[in-house]
Amino acid sequence: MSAYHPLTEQEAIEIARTVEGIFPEGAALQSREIGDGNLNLVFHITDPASGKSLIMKQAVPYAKVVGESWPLTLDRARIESEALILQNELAPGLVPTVYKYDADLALTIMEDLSDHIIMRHGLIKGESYPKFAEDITTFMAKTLFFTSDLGKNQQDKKLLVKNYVNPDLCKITEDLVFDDPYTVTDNNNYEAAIEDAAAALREDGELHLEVALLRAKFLTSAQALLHGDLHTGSVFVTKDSTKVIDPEFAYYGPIGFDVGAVIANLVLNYAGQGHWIQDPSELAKFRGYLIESVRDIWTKFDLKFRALWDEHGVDRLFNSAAGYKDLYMKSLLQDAIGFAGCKVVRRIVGLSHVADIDRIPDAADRERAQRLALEIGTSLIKFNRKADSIEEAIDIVWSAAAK
Ligand code: SR1
Ligand code: MG
Repeated sequence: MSAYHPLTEQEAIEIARTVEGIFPEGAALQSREIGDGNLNLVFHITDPASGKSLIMKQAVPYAKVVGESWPLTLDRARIESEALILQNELAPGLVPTVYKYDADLALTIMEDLSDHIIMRHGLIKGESYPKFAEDITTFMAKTLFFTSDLGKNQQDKKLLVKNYVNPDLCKITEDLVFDDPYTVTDNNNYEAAIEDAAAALREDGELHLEVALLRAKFLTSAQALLHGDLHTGSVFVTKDSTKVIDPEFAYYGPIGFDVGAVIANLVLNYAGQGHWIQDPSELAKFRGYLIESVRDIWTKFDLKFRALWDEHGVDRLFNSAAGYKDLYMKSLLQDAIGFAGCKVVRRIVGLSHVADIDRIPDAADRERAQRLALEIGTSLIKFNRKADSIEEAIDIVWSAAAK
């Protein structure tokens, strides 16, 4: 047992040797800290001779992106490792295998996915992922259904709710997604060129009402165990494989928050593509693919979630009350649209942005992408409670882009 301290690359090697069944005895291991996310250290341990490798993710007791002035619980490492293990049981093969968890060091040792690429990076290059919609909807339908009151023994569910109470990480989302963009705060981070659009967010009463309603759902609606941060930087892909990583924001929350996160990040890429793909017909083709993915994500999720409910529903009244399922699914769609809008807006004016837009080198192109994202995001938020179908959300994206 070791006392908590951030590991050095050499210490990471020594710990990696203790994981059974990965490296040959006496292997000349190499270690590199590769963490480029907001919160954690990530060590990539390799044995060039055997080609074997693993990943060690260590939480630090503060938000790395801000510094020690923003303390953050190490318990997020427990939440992440337990969530990965549970998700692997519910949706096998769609998350990395956890080899070991060390509570003292807040350290999760897991499968290396270096043969995959972070989906956000692939999308920026204009790569499409034919299996993604199928896989991510299987992941969401299974993990969300089987942890909800629809698909899990309701007393056991309450124990899971307790296990995944995650106040520090939820507070990040409550502030960064559901508050900061609509007020003046040092947390916000946007370019002077869009000051007028940022000011408009602060003055829009209709928008504030919808964000308040969505914030209330995030705070109080313990529908299912969410991934909690399901953006395209939390997904590793190849053309035929999808692996969801990083569930340190997992907690019991509203199902639409995960579905909305996936949709939001496709929309953010859509807004940025006006720069990344310059040829008009290629741009139209790739944007068409992104829109088709948004459509597939809702329709496949809806189909799979309903099928799981039909086969495995545990609640007599929820299963039998005529019309309940349709109302439930409609409210998930509306939530997903509203949360998607909130997640688009926060990535333009809030603390933490996305490369799809921030890395556009040309200032005018970047501003165009930011304004388009804000137009789509705010429209989705305002529309959410009126939605009957995903097509209406898609129309919002098309018509904002056509302006
Ligand atoms: C301070 S953490 C900023 C963001 O990084 C994570 O990926 C979450 O999206 C969080 O909001
Ligand atoms: Mg993350």
